Amino acid sequence: MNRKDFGEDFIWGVATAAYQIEGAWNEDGKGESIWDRFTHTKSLNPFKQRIYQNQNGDIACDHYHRYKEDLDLMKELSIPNYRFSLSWPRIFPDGTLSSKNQKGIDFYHRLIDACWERDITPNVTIYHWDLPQALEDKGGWTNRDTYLRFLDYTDFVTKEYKDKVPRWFVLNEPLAFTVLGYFLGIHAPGRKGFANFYPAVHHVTLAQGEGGKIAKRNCPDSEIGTTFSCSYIEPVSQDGFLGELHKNAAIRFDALLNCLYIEPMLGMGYPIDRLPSLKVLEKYFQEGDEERMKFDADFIGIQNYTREIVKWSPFMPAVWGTIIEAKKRCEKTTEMGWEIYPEGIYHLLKKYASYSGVKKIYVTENGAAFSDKLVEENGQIRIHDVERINYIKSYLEQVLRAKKEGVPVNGYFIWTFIDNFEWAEGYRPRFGIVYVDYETQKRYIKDSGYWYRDFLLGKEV
Ligand code: GCO
Repeated sequence: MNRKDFGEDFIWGVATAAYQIEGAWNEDGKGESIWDRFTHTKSLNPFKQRIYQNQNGDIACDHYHRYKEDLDLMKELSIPNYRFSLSWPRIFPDGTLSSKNQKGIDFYHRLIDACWERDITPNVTIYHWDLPQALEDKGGWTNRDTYLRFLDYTDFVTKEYKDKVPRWFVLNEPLAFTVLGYFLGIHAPGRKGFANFYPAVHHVTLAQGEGGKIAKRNCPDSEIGTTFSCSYIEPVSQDGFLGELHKNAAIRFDALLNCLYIEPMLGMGYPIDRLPSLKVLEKYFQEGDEERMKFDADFIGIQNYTREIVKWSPFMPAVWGTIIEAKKRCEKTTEMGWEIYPEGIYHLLKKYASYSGVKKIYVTENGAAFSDKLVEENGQIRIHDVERINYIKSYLEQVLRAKKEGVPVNGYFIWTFIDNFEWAEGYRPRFGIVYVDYETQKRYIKDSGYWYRDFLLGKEV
């Protein structure tokens, strides 16, 4: 495989998120985010911690102080694009315009400028899950007002950094943060149940549509899009009477996991035809919301890691099905317990390209966590992460396959640059192409980092 196969204008990069790497959780006037609160609050269940080993992002990779060193490493690896997110409470500590924090605003100016100084293009995500806690105290995404505060914030940042950012991503994986944070309660803010989930979905959908329009109005020369998590879904079997039930359960899961947020953006409304329980969402509609949900994005970002196998179940309301854990059906999984299924990204690219209204697709996240072993060779620390290289390579081959078949896929970002705080899983899973020793904050380039560099420099890999 060769970089040239993907074409000259294909963009290559790495991705991170503010809470997962920055640290400096209360420095220079930053406000508290829902992730600060969630990680600082002990679980009521003594047998189940909220976060692996009660870890938190207080220090994380200390990127807030070490961003120059990190960008130097990125440059050393010839990575041309850096996708990172802005921390809303760093800029507006209580989430509203009146709380404006100049030091937070200046930090992102420095970060963006430092990218350009190294010929690295900044790609900015406006919201990667760290809602200001002050807004959560008023209901968070279940409160319609939060989406209006999000628009104020979006309007501000897209004006403030306008000329310096050629590519904006409105939201990161709305499905993930609404399901995990507002339905299952395993991510911040830890809310549970349908009564939280449905209003959150609708308000996030409004934020996505209106936020995208504001960003485009403020930055007409930048590309504006947003990202979606997606998993290729298949039924456990299609045979016999149960086969039909499994198949329908897979259709409902696909609607939920892969279609819920993109279809209203494209003007198709929520996928109620495939997942009838979503009809409840109409309860939260106000006059004009259909229009508000729409956004003519310049591109969509898809973020894919795995495939899910679904079976019918009478015990899980709304979707009437469950996911069969990969660990129970696969000999080998990643450290996250996810199946390695490269063909999945091919099918998903085909699926998203078939929506009329999708003009361009970037793979804005793909990568894998494996246990990394440090070895000393000739006085140097090396990490021979062959599994990660194989994973990335096999997924890239499928991206290329889709591209050759006419899918307008034009970019790829590895999740992630440096090992970091993996939400509820803490620091245990390591997704980086650069290893972080959290005791010393030393970084060590893994073999996958060198592999990516060689590929980016045009070597056959
Ligand atoms: C996500 C995030 C990342 C995760 C990654 C691995 O969307 O879930 O963008 O923050 O760390 O996906 O789980």
